[in-house]
Amino acid sequence: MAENWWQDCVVYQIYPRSFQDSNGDGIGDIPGIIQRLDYLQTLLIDAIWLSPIFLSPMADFGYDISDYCSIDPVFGTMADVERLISEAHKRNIRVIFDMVLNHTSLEHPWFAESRLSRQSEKADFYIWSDTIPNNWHAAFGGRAWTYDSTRKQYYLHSFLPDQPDLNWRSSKTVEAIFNQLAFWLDKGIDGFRLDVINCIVKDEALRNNPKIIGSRPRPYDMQRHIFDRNRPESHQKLKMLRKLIDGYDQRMLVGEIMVELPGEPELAASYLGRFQDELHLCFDFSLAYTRFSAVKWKKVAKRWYEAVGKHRVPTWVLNNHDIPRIVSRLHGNEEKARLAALFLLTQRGAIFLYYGEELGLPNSKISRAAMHDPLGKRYWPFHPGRDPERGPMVWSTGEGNGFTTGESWLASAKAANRYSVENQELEQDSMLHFYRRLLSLRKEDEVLRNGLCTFIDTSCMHILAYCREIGSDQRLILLNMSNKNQICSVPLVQTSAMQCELIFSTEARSGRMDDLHAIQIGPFQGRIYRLL
Ligand code: TEU
Ligand code: CA
Repeated sequence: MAENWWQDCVVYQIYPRSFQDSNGDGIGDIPGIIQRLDYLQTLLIDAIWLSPIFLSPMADFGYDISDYCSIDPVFGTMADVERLISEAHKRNIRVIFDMVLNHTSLEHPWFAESRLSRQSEKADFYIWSDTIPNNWHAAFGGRAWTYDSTRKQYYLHSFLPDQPDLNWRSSKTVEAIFNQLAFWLDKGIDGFRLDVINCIVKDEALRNNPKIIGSRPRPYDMQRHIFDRNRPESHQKLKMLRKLIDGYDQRMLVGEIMVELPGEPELAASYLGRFQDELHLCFDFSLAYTRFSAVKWKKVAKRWYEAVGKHRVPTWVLNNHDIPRIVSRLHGNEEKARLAALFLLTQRGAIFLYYGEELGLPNSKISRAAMHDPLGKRYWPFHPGRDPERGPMVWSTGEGNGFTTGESWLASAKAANRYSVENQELEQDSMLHFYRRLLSLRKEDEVLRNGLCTFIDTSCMHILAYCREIGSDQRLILLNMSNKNQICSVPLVQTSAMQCELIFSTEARSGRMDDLHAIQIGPFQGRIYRLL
């Protein structure tokens, strides 16, 4: 068994608005999640991560918090959350909350007080300036500075004007933030997903960011974020935060590091700290932005493993509430999606799944007129918004798909019935059972969870091949990421084994023995072998 639960965990992300509605208002809620804990248990996951459920005016659907210590009534009550934690724990499922600490909502009482006057108790809880001090852009468009007519100054917001950035340079602010976290730690929460945690401290002199030159700039983000992100002081604050967490038993921090595309895994990994003294885990989204190809995925995975190193824990994720669903990125090709899942669940470290991924659920189609996401509203069609990847979970067939008895706040995926849990339970070879088989194999197999990963150059460039091992106990994974039959020979320098036993396959052919000199694999098929 692993020393710390997060080192080889599977975390299932829930977007609470879209998971299960319990009262017919068309919006998912906490009692709904409780109703589905038995289902979650059948997936053998170790934890659930809930996107924000705190009090919020929902300008950014909960990523604008107006009270960290109360629950938004649309999601339920504090009693519901306490019941969720205890019911989940009964089933050995840990609960992770999403904490947005870079900014609050405009409606947070801290901001109300801060904007009142320059002398107020919370005057420096946010970042204020008499004039617009620099060229910084907000990630969701426009300038990062907005005038406040009460205080007669500009305040900084890295996202919407509704999301003023907290001033982490003030020790009083940091103390207030830490108190919010302690509230939840005392309630028994198992960890936090920390939103854009590399953005918390800004350049003290508020220097200008350089413009993006050369490659075609994205209209909603046209500069290199040198001075409003990744300041050395953010690491210092994370070290303080880690000390707070370490005062409790087995609590985990996973950070979202906002990087410039296409990904900077080394930068993300730097937030893990060198001495287990910052985040326990952090995301690298490179895979989500890499074309489906054996050569490319191998390169990306190798780089991430190297950035993290053997003594820290890599995370693996295909999609989330900000990134189009994996099946949609693969243009609906379910075979490719299975291969992607096989890749994901045979990596070392912590795996993050996104609700509906286990069903092969694609994005919803959302028109400009139906769009809720502020990013999509502003930048459609250049940015299609994030509503499409936030569609309702499909539990059963028929009206509302078991998600709601009312009218869903957001449209379901096209032909949603065919993805329903209800149908997939009955189909032997469904995506759901495929995920379950993989998840259960991973749960049973220490080598798949914790074994070191070494990529292998086979005779075929279309086959992604790697070996996982703990001592002499080895697994060989072969993924044919092309649409053609491929034959390869696998040179295994580390082992004398030339025979292997098939323990998992996307094809129906387990239990076979194969000769490593000439393995034949069909288009988009993948296998796991035990080396003998
Ligand atoms: O996301 C950071 C973020 O802004 C990007 O992931 C963004 O969504 C992407 O670049 C758009 O293409 C976090 C949250 O995950 C996101 O939902 C919030 O909106 C955002 O922070 C602000 O809190
Ligand atoms: Ca509801």
